[in-house]
Amino acid sequence: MILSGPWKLQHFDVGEKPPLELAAPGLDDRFWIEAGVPGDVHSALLERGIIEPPYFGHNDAKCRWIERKEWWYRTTFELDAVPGEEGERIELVFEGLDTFAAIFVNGHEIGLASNMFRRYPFDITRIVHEGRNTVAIRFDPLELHYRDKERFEWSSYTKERPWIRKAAMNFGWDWGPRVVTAGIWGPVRLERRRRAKLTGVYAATLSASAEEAVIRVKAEAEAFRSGTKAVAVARLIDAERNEVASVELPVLESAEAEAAGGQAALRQAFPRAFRTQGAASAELRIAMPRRWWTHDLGEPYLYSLEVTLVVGGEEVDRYQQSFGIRTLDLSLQDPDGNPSFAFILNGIKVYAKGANWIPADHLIGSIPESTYRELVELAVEGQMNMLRVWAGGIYEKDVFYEECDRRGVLVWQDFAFANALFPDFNRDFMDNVRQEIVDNVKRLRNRASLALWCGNNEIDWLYDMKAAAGDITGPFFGETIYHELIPGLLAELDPHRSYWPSSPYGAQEGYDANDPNHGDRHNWQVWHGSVYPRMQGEKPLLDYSIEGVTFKNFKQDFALFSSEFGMHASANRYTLEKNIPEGQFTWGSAEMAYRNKDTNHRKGILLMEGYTGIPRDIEEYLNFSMLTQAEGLKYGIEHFRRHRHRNSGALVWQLNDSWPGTSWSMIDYERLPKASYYYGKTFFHPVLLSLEHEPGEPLRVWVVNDTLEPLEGTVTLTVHPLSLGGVVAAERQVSFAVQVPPQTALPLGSLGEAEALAGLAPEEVLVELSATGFAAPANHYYLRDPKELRLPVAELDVQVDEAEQTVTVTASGRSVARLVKLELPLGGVRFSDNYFDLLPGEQRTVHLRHPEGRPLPWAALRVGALNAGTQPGIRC
Ligand code: BMA
Repeated sequence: MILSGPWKLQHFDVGEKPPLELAAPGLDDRFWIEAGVPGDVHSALLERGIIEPPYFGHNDAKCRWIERKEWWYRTTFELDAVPGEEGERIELVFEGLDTFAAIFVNGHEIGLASNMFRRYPFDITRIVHEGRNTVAIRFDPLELHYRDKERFEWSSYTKERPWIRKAAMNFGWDWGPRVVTAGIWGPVRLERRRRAKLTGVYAATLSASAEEAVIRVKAEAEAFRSGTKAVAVARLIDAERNEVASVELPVLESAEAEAAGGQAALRQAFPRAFRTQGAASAELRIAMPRRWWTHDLGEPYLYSLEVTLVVGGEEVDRYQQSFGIRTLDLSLQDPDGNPSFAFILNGIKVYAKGANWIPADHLIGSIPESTYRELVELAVEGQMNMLRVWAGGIYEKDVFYEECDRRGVLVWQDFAFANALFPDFNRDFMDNVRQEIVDNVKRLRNRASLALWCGNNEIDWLYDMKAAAGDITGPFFGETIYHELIPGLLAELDPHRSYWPSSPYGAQEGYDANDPNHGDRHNWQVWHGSVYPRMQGEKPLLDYSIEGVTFKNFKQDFALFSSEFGMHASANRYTLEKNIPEGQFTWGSAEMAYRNKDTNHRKGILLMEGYTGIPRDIEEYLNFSMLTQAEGLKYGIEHFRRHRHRNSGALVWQLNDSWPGTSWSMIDYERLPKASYYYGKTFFHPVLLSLEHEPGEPLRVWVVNDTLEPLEGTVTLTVHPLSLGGVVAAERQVSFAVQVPPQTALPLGSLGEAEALAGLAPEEVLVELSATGFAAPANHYYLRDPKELRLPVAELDVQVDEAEQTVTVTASGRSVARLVKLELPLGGVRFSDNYFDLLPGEQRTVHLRHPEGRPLPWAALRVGALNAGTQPGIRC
C-alpha cells in the first residue's frame, strides 16, 4: 500500500510544542494544510498560495524562513486486521526523507533519519492496531545538525554541506539559487509480509555473444524466524512474455544447517531471535539472446527479470524489473596498447555523446515523472547516448533509469560527493555514507543503462589545486570514501561494473588529475579560463582574457574522454520573461544579473566579445549567447570526434536546468531547447560531415562514422555567397568520392582557402557539406567569426498552418537567414527544428507539438533571425 495521502503539513518554531503532542494519534490537525507526498514543503506551500513562486524575481530569498522551521507531516492508514500469525510483519518504508527526521507511529517514536539518499524501512508490527493508525514525521531545520560541527577549509558555495547528506545543489550552485527543501521526497509504502522477504536481487551479464549469454543471478533473503526454508525462483522473460530461462536458488537452507554452530537449544527456545539471512546464486544460460544496445548502435531490447520467494509452497515476495543482456566495460587501454577511456558495449567501442544531468528542479520531490520522460526523450532525439548523473544532485529516481534502459541511453553515475572535503574520520558519518552506498548500489545495479560508478565530482583534482594555492592546508578529508569505502563495497555488491574514483581523474608524469593522457578530463580552460597544462602541486592559473576563455582552445585538447566542457547561453525568451518582474527583462538589469549564478560574469562577456561582439540589448544577448554556445560546442565536439581513434566521449556541461536561469544548459528549465541542442542533432549525429578550418588555412573535409556499417557515397563541399547581390555569383563545388569503414574518422582531403573562395571574400560565404549515397545531415560553416561576417539583412516569409501545427519559413530575400528562430510563450513545446540557417530561397517546415497536447498560443508566435530582427508570425 502506498501512503500517498492525504498528508497534512504544519510548521512550528523549534521546540514550540512537545513532539509527543504533535505525533499523538488524536491531535486535531484540521488547521494544517494538505501536502502532496512524494513532494516537498515549498511545493505544498506554493500550491496553497502561502508562498509566491520561488523562481519569480527574488522570491527565493523570501522563502528562506522555511529553512528555519520545524516541519511536521501527518497521515493515517487503516488496517483490517493486525498481524496475527507468527512470522507476519508490517513494515513502513520511506524511499526518501529530506533530511533530518523523527518518525512516529501511533505516538511511538520508531526511529530517526539523517540522509536524503537513504531508504528507511521500519518494522512497525508491534505498534499497529486494527482500524485507524497515525503516522507523524518531524523534519528539523538543518541548522540544528550542523551548527556545532567542524567547518572545513573547502566546501564550495556553502560551509554547512559536508555534514549533511542532502543534494548539494539545494544550497546553491553556479547555475542555481539556494532553495533548501524539506519533506517526504520519495514514496512511502506500507508492506505486509509473511515469513520471509527478499533483501536483494543481483543480476549481471557475464558474457553475451550473438549465440549465447551467461547471466549470474543472486537472490538474498531474510526469514523472520529461524528454521525457515525458502527458495527463490528467478525467471527471465522476453518481451512476448515467454520464459527464456529460469533457475531455483535455495536462499534459506534448513534449520539443521543453521544450528551447526552449536546454538541449537537457543534457536529452538527463541526462534524469533534468530532471523535468518541467506543468499544463493546461479548462472542462467540464454541461447540466441537479444542483446541490449544504445539506441544509436541497435535496439535497447529488454527482458523482464522476475524473482519470487517461496516458503512452503507459498509465494511470499516478488521482485520484477526490466533487464538488458549486455556486457559493458570501461577500457583504459586500446587494442594497440595506447591509453584510452572508452566504454565497450557487447565488444563494440561506444563513442559516448551526451551531457551532464542535474536535478530538473530544486524542488526535487515534486518533479513530475513526465519531466524525466521528456528530458530523456529529448536527449535521444538530440542524438545523445550517455548522460552523467552529476554528484551534486541525487541518485536519480527510478523513472530516470527506466527511461534510460528503455531508450538505450548509458548512465554514468556519480556518488553524491561534490566539490568539498567530507568528514571521513567520523564514524557516524561514515556509517551513514556506507548505508547510502549500499542502498543505492542495490537499487540500481541491475540497470542495463548503468555504465559506470564514479566516486565524486572534481574533488581529487580541485583538492590538489586548492592545496597548491594555499587555500587548503589540511589533509584530503573524504579521500577514504572514494578510494577505500566505495570500491570495497562495490567489490561485494556490484563486482562486474566499472568504477572510477573521481571525475576528472587519472594522471601520469607529474600532470594533475585533469591530464589528457590518462582517464577523463574536464575542459574548463574554455569559459572558466583555467589554464592547462598544469602539473600536480602547481599553483592554478586563471586567464581572464578573450584568448583565455575562447572555445577555440578546444583544439588544443586531446583528451581521452571529455566528461565536462561547455559555455553559457541564455534561456529562451519565455522562460526568462515569465520569471522576471515587469520592465526588468532588459540586458544589464539587476534581475537578469540575478539569473546568472556564476562567479564572474565577465567570462561570458569576454567569450561573446571575441566571437559575436558584446550584446547591446536583450535580443542580442539571446541571439549572441545562444550562437556562441552552439558554435562553440560544435567546434569542440567535432574536434573531439575527428580524433575518435583517441577520444571516446564528449559529455557537455550541462543538459538541463534546475530553475529558469542563464547557464551552460542545452535545454532550459521550461524544457525548451537552446540553439546548441538543435546544432547537436548534427554535431552528435552518428554520421558527421565535418570541416576543419581556421582563418587563412586550408579547408579540411572529414567524415566521422560512429555506426557499425561502412559508408559509400559522395561528399560535396559547396561555397555559397551569403548574399546573391546584384549578380548571381557562381557557387563553387568540390566533391569527394568516399568509402568510410565503420567506427572511423576519415579525412577526405583539403582545399586552400583562396581556391575554395574563388574570388569571394571569406567574410561573405557559407560553406555547406552534404552527402549523397548515405544518410548524414548537411553541415554549415562560416569561414570567419560572426562579428567579422558581412551578413546582409535577410527577409523571411512565414506561413502558419494551425491545423497541421506547422510553420514554414522561407528566406525570401536574396541573402542567407542566420539563426532562424521560432518562439512561443509556452513551456515544453517541441519544435522539430529551430535556430537554423536558410540559404536564399530555401524553405523549412517546422512541426510543433506539445507533449501533453496543450493548445499552442499561435497568436503569440514570433519568428526571427540574427539578421532579420524578430517579427510576429504571419498567419494564414
Ligand atoms: C563543473 C561542474 C559543476 C559546475 C560546472 C560549471 O565544475 O562539475 O560543479 O557547475 O563545472 O562551473
